[in-house]
Amino acid sequence: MSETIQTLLQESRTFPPSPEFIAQANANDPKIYQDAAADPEAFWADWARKLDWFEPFDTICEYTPPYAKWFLGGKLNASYNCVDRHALGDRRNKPAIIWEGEPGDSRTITYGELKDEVSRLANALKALGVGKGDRVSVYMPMVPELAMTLLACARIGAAHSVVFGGFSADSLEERTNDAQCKVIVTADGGWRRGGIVPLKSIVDEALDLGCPSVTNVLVLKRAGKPGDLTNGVKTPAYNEGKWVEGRDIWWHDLVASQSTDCPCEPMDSEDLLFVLYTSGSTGKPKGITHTTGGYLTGTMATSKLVFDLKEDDIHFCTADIGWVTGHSYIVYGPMANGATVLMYEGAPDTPDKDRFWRIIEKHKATILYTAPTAIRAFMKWGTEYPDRCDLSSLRLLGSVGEPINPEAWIWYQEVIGKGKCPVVDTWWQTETGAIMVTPLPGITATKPGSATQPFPGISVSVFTEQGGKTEVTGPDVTGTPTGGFLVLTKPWPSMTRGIFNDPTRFQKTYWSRFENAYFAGDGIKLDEEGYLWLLGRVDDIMLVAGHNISTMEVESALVDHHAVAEAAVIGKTHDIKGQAIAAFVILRSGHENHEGLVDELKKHVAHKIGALARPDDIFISAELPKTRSGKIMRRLLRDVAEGRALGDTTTLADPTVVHLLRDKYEASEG
Ligand code: 6R9
Repeated sequence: MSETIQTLLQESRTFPPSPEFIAQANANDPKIYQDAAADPEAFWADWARKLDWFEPFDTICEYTPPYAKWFLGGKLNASYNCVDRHALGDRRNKPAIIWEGEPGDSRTITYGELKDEVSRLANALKALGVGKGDRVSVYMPMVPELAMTLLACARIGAAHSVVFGGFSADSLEERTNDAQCKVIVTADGGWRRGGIVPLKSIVDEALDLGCPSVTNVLVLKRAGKPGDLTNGVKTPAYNEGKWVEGRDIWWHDLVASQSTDCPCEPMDSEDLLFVLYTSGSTGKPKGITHTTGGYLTGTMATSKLVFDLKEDDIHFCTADIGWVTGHSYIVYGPMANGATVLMYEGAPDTPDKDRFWRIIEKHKATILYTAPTAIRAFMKWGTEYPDRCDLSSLRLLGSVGEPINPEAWIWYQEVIGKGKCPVVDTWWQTETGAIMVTPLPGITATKPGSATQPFPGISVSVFTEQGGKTEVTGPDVTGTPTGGFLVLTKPWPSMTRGIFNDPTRFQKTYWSRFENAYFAGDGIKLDEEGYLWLLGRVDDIMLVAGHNISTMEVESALVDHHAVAEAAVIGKTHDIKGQAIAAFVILRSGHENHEGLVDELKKHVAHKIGALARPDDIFISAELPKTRSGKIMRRLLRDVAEGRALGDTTTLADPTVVHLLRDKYEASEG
């Protein structure tokens, strides 16, 4: 990558934490960075000791790249740490999960109740022959029983493999076979936009394709029969699937009668806790593995310090538990801290576009953790929706999943946070297990669009194409700004222990570009004040007339224009420049495409960044192709712009979007 990258988008606004926030923050002494950097192993061991161990560990870390082991010799159980230890004394009456279904039904489950429910379910799984070392496939809607299933597996030493409920039968079949799961836990269906996602019938289809390792399917009744009422809302007709006697078992038939006594299996710190498949843009999905002690330590520490979690907080993470964000920041991290989590089943625009704000108002959420793709949708819909709700309970806002454009950051901070909530932009991956680059809300002065600095105990390196290496361990970096590849050279507790059953692919995908170092696949720059800026996947970075330009920076410049809600930028083959910039733009509601708008947008980008970044083409679109977790798939937009056949579209949330987009694009060219 060339040196031009850091001369592009400039952002000078900074937001230091308020004195009131600092005074109450879990982390408010900048010395935490120096102490952790001086002895990262001691820092992490201190956090690990905040967990309850059945047997203490004797060795903190053993690292032989690409594998690290943490807290060796120690024995513990994740379910014990997330449930049992909070179900003692008065805390047993504290809400663990506050849940809202899409039809508006809601439930509160205390830590005491959670312990009983998880224990019953764990005994039920045992009755189905699941034991220590087995894998369980989980294909569920966002209901409390989903969180319980993870914790029940952990309780008996079985690893869960959660497959997001929006994935197809093929995806479920592929993942279930790869992990050789014994049982699938599912539901008849889950609510989404007023309809039912027919989960059980998709499981049937997956099993018809062939999953020989699966002996039983445990089915939660959530959707019920067509015509049933949930909070006055009628279940619409849906494919209920077929019932296979002997194989399929209703949850209420098996679980309710189980004993609430189920001791937690003592697990080795390095025993497998779960497998979670990440799709990757090509090839078969990778089963990312995480083990018990290190993963719990990383998610517990980051939850406590990044979200400033307190006893009375109500933590609302809007991710689905089918993604790593839900694993780490709905279930394991907050619950290892004994926090109250708020879970929502359905879509953000059902029954209306104010649904998240209504939920926050009703349940008095104090922390909101969501994704830039959602924030940009809220911006597009307009401020009337948040403005009609009482959001005064909120005290901290988080972002994850993609680079957040400065304008979206500011909107989030002003419209949702009313200028009083710190915003934490957190960079991490399924593979890293826990947050890696983030502000600490009581210490860091934030800059809109920057994820700021590595979490204490983490060191992040910027490697340049020319061989330059800059290591960043905290806020005190001085020296020249640089830009290049995000690389991790030191181990951390929650790092993945590899791809399930595929060590060769693990080595090749992450550890082959740089020797003995993990390459995350993302571009990153370091500014003159020691702030890190994530630039998106390096495969997306453009090379225009010899200059590397990040798609993210051009997108941010476009979103900075008052008419633009969302933008996706790609490099398109160009005879002279090598690549020319093409942009796909979605307008905010209330704005129409008019004569001159495209030129105005091109000028706006040239003004914000420089003539170099001026897009050659801008195409106004209604939607963008996104993965099921909301990340824009620029690869497919490149296919559209180049007039090529569309590549693999199976990871898209809605494959029709890109086909429609291509037709319109070709018509406009035509
Ligand atoms: C947690 C999660 C990981 C990829 C990652 C990067 C992108 C995530 C980001 C971010 C910029 C952030 N990403 N958070 N980019 N700023 N705050 O999303 O995991 O689904 O595995 O995706 O997401 O490109 O490499 P995962």
